[in-house]
Amino acid sequence: MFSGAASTIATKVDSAFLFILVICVLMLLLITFLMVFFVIKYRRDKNPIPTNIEGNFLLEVVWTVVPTILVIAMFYYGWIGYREMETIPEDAMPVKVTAQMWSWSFEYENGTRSDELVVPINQPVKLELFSRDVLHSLFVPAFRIKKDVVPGIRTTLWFTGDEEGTYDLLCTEYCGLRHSDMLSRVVVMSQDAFASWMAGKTAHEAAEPAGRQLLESQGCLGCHSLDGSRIVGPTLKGIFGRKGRVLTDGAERDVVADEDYLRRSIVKPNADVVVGYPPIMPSQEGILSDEQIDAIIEYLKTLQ
Ligand SMILES: [Cu+2]
Repeated sequence: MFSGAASTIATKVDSAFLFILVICVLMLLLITFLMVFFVIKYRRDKNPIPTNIEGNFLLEVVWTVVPTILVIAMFYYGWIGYREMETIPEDAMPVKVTAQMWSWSFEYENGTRSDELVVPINQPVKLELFSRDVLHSLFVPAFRIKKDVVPGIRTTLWFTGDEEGTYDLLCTEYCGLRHSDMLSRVVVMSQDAFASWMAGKTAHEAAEPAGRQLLESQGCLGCHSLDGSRIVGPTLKGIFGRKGRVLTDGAERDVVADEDYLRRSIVKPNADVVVGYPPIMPSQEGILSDEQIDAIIEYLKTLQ
């Protein structure tokens, strides 16, 4: 109905919205008209002595029954849409969504990961939402779907994309410094295109170094670039062996980023904070195993 609606639920959300909007506008016009009308009709020079008017059974019934019916109708339209949004179809394709400051990551049933949500057309998709850190909220305006991503709680959301295309996906809960960069995309493609995308992605992942995969899947690249540009944290380009100044227990000192330094910076990121950067990296202790940290350090050595 409105432009850009691209999911099966979108038209229902739009009609409920339009229905409520029309009622609100009509009420606004009616009430404003009556206010102005009574101000003129009962002005002082026509009614020098105010009179109390009471007792009109018909009027009282009308202004009780009509708004009750309108409110129930608004509830009804809201309820049928809400019920559908909360009832996940049995055949929905599950995708695990991990939100963290400040990136999204999508993991499919076969373990393949992506930083964009790619889905086949006309296929119900069930999103299982997890947060690594703070409160986020997933919003796809074109699909008219939105759900909070709450640390410690699993929330779910589902949709069926019914038009091929690329749609914005964003965080709509203010979650810190780079909240506004917490953007991704939903790509709705044909069943065949999706199958070949998935095959290509899986093969590509298998060929990538383990350390690189971890940097991507753990969301490290949301804050650390690989190309030398500054995002939130220092770039990882040329990190191994780099000399720099860090703040340790409130005192500045010079360090060389050797293996020990890199390991400590992953496990206890705030022990040595590079001067000029905020101390905001979450510790990866208990999240990454020793082998995974080794793999990351091996990969970092290649980024010269
Ligand atoms: Cu966020």
